[in-house]
Amino acid sequence: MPITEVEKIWMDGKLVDWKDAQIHVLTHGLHYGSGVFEGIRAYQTSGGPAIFRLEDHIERLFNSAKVYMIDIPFTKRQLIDATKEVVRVNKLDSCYIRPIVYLGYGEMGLNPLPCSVNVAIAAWPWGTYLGEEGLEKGVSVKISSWQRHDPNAVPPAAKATGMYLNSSMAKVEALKANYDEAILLSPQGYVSECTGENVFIVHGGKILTPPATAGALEGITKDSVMTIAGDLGYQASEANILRSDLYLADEMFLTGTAAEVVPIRSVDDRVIGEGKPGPITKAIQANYFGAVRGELSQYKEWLDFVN
Ligand code: PPE
Repeated sequence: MPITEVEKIWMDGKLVDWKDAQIHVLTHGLHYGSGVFEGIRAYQTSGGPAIFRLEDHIERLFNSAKVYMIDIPFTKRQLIDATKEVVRVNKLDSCYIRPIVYLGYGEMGLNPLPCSVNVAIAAWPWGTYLGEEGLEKGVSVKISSWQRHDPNAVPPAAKATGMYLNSSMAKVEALKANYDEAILLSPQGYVSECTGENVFIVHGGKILTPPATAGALEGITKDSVMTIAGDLGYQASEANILRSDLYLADEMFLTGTAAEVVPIRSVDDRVIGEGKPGPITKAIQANYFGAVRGELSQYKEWLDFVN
């Protein structure tokens, strides 16, 4: 999806012009995928733009960095304030925000420990990741021939840049075969997640999603959706899910900051339910959008107002 340029990007403590936010070609992160990042969204609310679960995203960024022994040279508070500043100075209301921590220029080789650590935060207006039609009518997915990482190969708890080669291959395979998205299985054969989203099924009124042990990222949208589902009176829990459980689900959807809450209408050409968004999916989707847009007072603590 194309990026819409705005004015400023925050780089290592300073706001720089968009076109000046450049790095050297020998940057470590470019060669070895040595970086961790976040995807965050801000939404327009009646109180002005609000960033959804900002503290939780920054917390996860620091956790990702810890896994890779990357020392972020800023405090959580500094990055929270910087994220708000980026949205504010670019006069954005709803936008996507991309903080990235990466190993910088000056050292080459696989030992990351002597490398400099750089931090950047960019934001731009970005439509929903899988398209408006997908959001409304649902998307088609394919089980990928690519497997999700083994936790002892690439830890799924850390949102690291390098791990996305796996997602990209699964995405390309799905698109080339005319599906919208892919679902990857864990090395043990359980359902893990989509290329950049967590996955949920609804079966007999119960809502299930794979655990981190199946290679799923600890999604913040996933966590929000589980809370919302509980508040709506549904039982939502983590469980190992088989490929055939997907085929036989009554409803299915995926969740992610970029994608938001998107119904799934088919898996490997098996139609899910009636092939259109089911009632539980629709209720959760509506409440998620209500929450991020500040329309539901019970979720106000998830919002960080920019002004
Ligand atoms: N799994 C993966 C692999 C993943 O990348 C994401 C977010 C999620 C689950 C959902 O996590 P959360 O956003 O906290 O609910 N993917 C981000 C990057 C997407 C991209 O294509 O880049 C995102 O949604 O911002």
